[in-house]
Amino acid sequence: MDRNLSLELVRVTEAAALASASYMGRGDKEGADQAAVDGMRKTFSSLSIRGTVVIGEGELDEAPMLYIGEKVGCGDDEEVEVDIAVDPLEGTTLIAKGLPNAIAVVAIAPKGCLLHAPDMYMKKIAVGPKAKGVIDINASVRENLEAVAKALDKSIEDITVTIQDRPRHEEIIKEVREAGARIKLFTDGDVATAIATGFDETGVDILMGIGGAPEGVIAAVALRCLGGDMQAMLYPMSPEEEERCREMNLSKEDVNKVLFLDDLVSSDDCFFAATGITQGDLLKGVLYLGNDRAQTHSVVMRGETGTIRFVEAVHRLDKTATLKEVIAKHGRNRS
Ligand code: VTB
Repeated sequence: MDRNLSLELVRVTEAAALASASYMGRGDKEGADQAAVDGMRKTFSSLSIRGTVVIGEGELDEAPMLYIGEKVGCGDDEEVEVDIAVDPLEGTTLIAKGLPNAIAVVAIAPKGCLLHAPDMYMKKIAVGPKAKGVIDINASVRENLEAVAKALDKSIEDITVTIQDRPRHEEIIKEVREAGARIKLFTDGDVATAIATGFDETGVDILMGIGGAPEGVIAAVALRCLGGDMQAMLYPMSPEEEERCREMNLSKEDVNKVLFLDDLVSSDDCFFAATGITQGDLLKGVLYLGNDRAQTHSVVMRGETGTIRFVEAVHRLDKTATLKEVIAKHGRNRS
């Protein structure tokens, strides 16, 4: 893509974050998600791209907006066609409870370059740039920790593994403990934690475990931009999910094979943007400054150049034309 879309893309995640942030702590996951979707969709419509949502809010019959297959953007025939993966509110439980690390995320790649991941689980292992090329999803936990420790020039005891706090991860947690590494459990949101492995200041070196497959593809775009690494395997849990894979033209071999970063996102010509909604390890949450102003904190990345930008913005909620309507619908004064 000739154009650097990242700075345009960040407006999309900012809008989702601003629209949904007032739901923090309200215990209303659906309302918050709808607000994020409304904000994102509204801003997409002013973006000059020819996009198709390949990872979105669900199939057409389950999602009226940002559904898989929906065309977004106002680009004309001259624009290149792009595939879009969205998660307007990654971590609905986090925002509902006011917990850290809820983010709005978007990833873009040329048409055909993002894995069309079915909505099921995926086994994942992700690391930042220094440990690129040393992970192996089929190796043992200890072997991976030894390899990552060596690549980072640390001892295993100094490695921190981030794992979603779920019973399905009991075995991994046990193995990490036996190997002697540190663990940071998180309740939800493995896109944010996968990205965190790419930034030293977050204090996490490796993500391991089973989370959502769509989230895996989105995280892969960020890791590709960051120069990090990821391996994954689809993890169907029922005959229905296996059938779903077949419907999506994923053969039994595809389901059992290791998906490398290149299988998840097959082009360097990709973009990623995320905006913090609740305060997080990498991104600050939306801050209300009073006087109809709110501040957002985002990260935007471009695969081709590897540039990573942090964008802090102050928004005039009374003036932001595209958002005014959405904020009024979902705003703090709604009755
Ligand atoms: C995963 C993870 C997400 O929800 O999909 C998780 O990828 C669902 O896991 O980031 P459970 O079924 O165990 O709740 C998130 O954490 C948030 O959407």
